[in-house]
Amino acid sequence: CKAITPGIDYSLYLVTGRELLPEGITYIESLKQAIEGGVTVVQVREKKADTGEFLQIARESKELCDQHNIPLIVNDRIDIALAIRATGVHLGQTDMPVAVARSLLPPDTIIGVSCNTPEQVEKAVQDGADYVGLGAVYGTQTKDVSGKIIGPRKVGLRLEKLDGTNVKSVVIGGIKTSNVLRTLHVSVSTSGRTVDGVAVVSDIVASKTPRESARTLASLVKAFKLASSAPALARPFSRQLSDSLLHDAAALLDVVRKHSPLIHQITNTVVTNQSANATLALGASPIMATSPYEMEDLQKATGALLINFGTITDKEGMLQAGKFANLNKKPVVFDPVGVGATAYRRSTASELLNTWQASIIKGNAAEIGALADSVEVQAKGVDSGGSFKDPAAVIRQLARKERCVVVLSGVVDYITNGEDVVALHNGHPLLGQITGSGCMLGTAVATFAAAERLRTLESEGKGADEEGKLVSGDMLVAAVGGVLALTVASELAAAREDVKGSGTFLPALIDELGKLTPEVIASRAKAEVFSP
Ligand code: 3NM
Ligand code: MG
Repeated sequence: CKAITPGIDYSLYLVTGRELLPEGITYIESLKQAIEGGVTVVQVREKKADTGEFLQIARESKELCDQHNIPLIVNDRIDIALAIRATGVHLGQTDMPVAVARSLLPPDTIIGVSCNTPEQVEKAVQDGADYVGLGAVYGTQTKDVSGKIIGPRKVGLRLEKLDGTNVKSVVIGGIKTSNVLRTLHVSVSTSGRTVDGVAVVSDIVASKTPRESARTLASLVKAFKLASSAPALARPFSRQLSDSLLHDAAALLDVVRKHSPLIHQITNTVVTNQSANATLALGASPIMATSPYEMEDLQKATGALLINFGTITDKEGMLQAGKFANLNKKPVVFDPVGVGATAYRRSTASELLNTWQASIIKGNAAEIGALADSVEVQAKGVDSGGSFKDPAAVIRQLARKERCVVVLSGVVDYITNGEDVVALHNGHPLLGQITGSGCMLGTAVATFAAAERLRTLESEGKGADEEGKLVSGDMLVAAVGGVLALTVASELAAAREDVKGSGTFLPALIDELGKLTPEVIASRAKAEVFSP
């Protein structure tokens, strides 16, 4: 019979690594600073030390942790855990089995298990583990994790195995202040279960200022937990939908014109000029930079980022841009042009989505089908075409999988946050007869996403950006606004007497984007809302 274990706060789980310490700081000094910075649990991990040395280090660590009331966990070694009366042990897949460890240790000892696959999580639960370490989420220099990198988007599949249990979880492997919020955001099971904390070695231990590193990490984890436990997020994706949705979405056009946000677009060579002109017509400022070396600076100044990988010539720029957009809490719109068409496009989309978090993914049926792994729609080059029997179900599933808003463009455009689905019936067949109308749709959505973030900061104060969310604002509203702007403008352009075909339609469309008002958008919008 297992005693009730004292509750451990797994928020910031430090795993030690003496070999990573920078010059001029001792192991104990670094550990002390880390604890002062906000580490909530410590694991002593010694892969090279002899028993005597390990025992000595563990003892000193235990003394320090006791002074600060921080639980101490020993990696691998049951004997050392017993000797120092550690709070717990952490076991790898090739270490002592959980049942044997349990039989040797005092009844209230915490046992954690490193798990790489969903099956290993399942087994750890059956064996009676108290918590699991899920990794490696990213590549890391700290441990050989070759062939074992999960990627942040697959953590949720492991968390599912904890449903219905009280087993806790931490993610590990390459987690740093720069990716922790994104990692937490995406690490969620279909039932909405998130991780209990992050485990970190090098970001704290290799730091010359471990106190500050721990403080930053701890505050990000805390902010995330606060934001995701807020009542509005009880159903993580849901928004009360009402008539005000269309009004709110259309009203963003005024915000665009008031602030003229910089819309950074890495897009394909076919449409660069046209997308830039559409951005200007809406009232925002386009910047079409592609060099990876300026992304850090650029993402501080932008309103939103659009990544359209139509010609995938700037992959490094796309990777860097998205990473820094996440870091600066700017919306990221991803337009995976023709993603199903080639293996290279599929693997690149996966690499991009593993590196940064998209706020909105926009694609046609073939593209969305490919990302959703749907067999229903086979990609046929980059042209749109094909349709789903149940589009709402496909995009809902993709939105939950990728933890973002999904826009499915077509004769009817469908938009979802993973719960509610909005179907928009605006648009004109001429949109299908010019090149780059889908790309302009992405541009419009990115422009409205920038406006939605600015609107939120205006109404809630700049502090909204400090919260544990990746992006301030409701990206569902932004996507609805962007789609309506382009499709309503297309109707107005097509109705003009001077428009005789696709050649005259394109400049007319740019003109109509420029003349658009929120009132016109709201009055012409033909929308349906399906809530589950
Ligand atoms: N375990 P850093 S990855 C100790 O995948 C450890 O189980 C891993 O170090 C696993 O925070 C890892 O420096 C190293 O990347 C994590
Ligand atoms: Mg081990």
